[in-house]
Amino acid sequence: MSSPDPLAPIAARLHDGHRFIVSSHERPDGDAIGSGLAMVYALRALGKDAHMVMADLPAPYLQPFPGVDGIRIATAVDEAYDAAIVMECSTLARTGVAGLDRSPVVNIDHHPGNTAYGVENWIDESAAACGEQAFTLIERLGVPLSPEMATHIYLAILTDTGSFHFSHLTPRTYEIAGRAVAAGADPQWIARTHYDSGSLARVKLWGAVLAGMRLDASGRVAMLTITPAMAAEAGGTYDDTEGLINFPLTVKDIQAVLFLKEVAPGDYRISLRSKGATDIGAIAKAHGGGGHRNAAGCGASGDLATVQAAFLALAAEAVDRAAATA
Ligand SMILES: [Mn+2]
Repeated sequence: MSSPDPLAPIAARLHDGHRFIVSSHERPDGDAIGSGLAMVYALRALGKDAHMVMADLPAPYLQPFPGVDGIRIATAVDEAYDAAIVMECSTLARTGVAGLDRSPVVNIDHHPGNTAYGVENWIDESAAACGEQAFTLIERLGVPLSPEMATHIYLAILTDTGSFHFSHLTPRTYEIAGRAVAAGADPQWIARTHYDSGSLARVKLWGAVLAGMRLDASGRVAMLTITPAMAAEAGGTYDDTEGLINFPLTVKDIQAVLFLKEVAPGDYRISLRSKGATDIGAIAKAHGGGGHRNAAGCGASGDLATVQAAFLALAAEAVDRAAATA
């Protein structure tokens, strides 16, 4: 865990250094981009040389955000910097970028199970988004919030909370979002750009996957399945199903959702989501995967109908257990 005031040594290191590299996880989401680029803009405001490196090109709905076109896409860095600031990664390997550890690594994250791989580690599991931590650090550095920093912090909070929907929402979350708006973040532009810039293929694919949704006998567990043929038919890719798993949870009675993705014939990646006390994390862990109570993932292989039936039964048991202890 972190020292009593993990920000002091981090702020000192950032003030003292001159050249910085910032990174975050593969297949970046709004929090990865938002927390990372907020730090890049803050370091530049201090007169430092700073840029972001990521293993993957950000999705189209993230590309209009300020500074995204300046992100270096690479799976390795050769140089050493005064620090490598890694946002949002429970392990250094999550970056997908080799060589960050040529530099002293500053590890800033809000995920449980962070391995404290940095020379400085600031892990705050109470933060609704890593962007909250970026805000706190920027404040600590004495950097006034620019519209670019504010936009990225708001993006991070909006997306990591599922549009102010999930747990970990605290008065601090709203205070930071409010400060970001006051500093020039435009909530409507950010939401429209992130959520309403999708493709027609995405809508068609959601339709096809939802049309094949199955429920358990109690109607409290939903199962979605996607195959490469379905993606091809809709003209999309598996990336177009980002967020789809949460949609069945909008049904009042549905407590858990399983999403089976065929990654090779007879091989499946399974994502699991649940509401409240229903613990689907235990199912994933029992099958070699990981995650926590309400969000997890694992793999499975075999005949599709057999895998579907087995996981549907496991999720129904998890819902029963949660109902029994409620
Ligand atoms: Mn996050």
